[in-house]
Amino acid sequence: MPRKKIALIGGGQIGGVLTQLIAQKELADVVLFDIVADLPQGKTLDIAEASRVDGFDANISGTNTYEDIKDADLVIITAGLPRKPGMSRDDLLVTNAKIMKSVAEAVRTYAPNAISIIISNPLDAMVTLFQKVTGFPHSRVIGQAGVLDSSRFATFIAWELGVSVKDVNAMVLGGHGDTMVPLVRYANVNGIPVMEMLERKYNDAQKAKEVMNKMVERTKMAGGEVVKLLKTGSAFYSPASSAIAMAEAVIKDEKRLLPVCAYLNGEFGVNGYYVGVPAILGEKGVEKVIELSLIDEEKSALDSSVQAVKSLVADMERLGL
Ligand code: TXD
Repeated sequence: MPRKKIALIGGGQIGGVLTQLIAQKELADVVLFDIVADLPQGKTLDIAEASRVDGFDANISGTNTYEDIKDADLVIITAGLPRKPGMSRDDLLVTNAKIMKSVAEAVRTYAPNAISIIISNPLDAMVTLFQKVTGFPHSRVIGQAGVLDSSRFATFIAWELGVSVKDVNAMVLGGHGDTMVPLVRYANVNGIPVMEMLERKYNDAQKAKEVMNKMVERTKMAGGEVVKLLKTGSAFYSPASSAIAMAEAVIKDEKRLLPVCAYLNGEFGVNGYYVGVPAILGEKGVEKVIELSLIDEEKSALDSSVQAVKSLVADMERLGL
């Protein structure tokens, strides 16, 4: 069977790590596209020259020509500016929408059958725009945010409880912004509710709640925390790893249940918007959105997050982007 082909649009920080991870996992051949001359060629040459040491067989090449992404099975898009300290994701809307439009036109022309995973911010708006411009079926256009936000939440829980992060299951729903919704009630350590473990640890229900609230707030602001420390851009290792989990689910048809930015057709009471929800990912992209029962408090938090997504999309339309 010929190897699958993944096209990466955007050869910056995340694009570089994506290339290295795909190669090391021998997930597919890679074409890395960027508008900056020589940059993707340089990065892919550097990574290819580690192939003997890492022991991977994969063709990886860099390009400034869209034609080279032809017939990619999967496209992962990171093109666009990252945040600088003091900026919100939404501040990137105008610049990144213009970039996303041109990317979408190229993907529509050269990789019309691909599954597309969008990473560029503001995420929910960029996914919406990419689908609109390409006209691809909604199930084939997916955004990456929830895998990362959930991993951040799980990491904080593991640190707090002193358990292996491998045993922590935690999920974050909603838009990829400050209104995202970490699901406390569903968070568990190999099936044991995190809240129960916190209550045992502190022997104090109120204190347990406070500790959890802090982790929830840190999760919501986790992207900004990294931006503040890096000063020159935003997180890139963890976003790349998160997109790879999604790419692997698609390439290997794994049917993984992951929180992703998916198009809703009435699920969770939302119609016609891309929002972060649990979904089954396989070779067809989003194969099913998984609904779950939410208590009033969770529902209203999700509703506020959906409102934030709607107003961002409305801004984009108002600006004619
Ligand atoms: O979880 C998530 N979804 C995210 C998203 C987590 C962290 C960062 N996230 C966003 O990803 C971030 O806010 C940015 O919008 C993207 C890419 O972040 P990255 O850190 O990789 O940004 P870089 O290093 O600036 O790389 C962007 C590249 C850069 O090399 C530009 O030359 C290129 O994009 N670029 C383009 N490529 C193709 N086509 C066009 N038009 C173009 N314009 C710029």
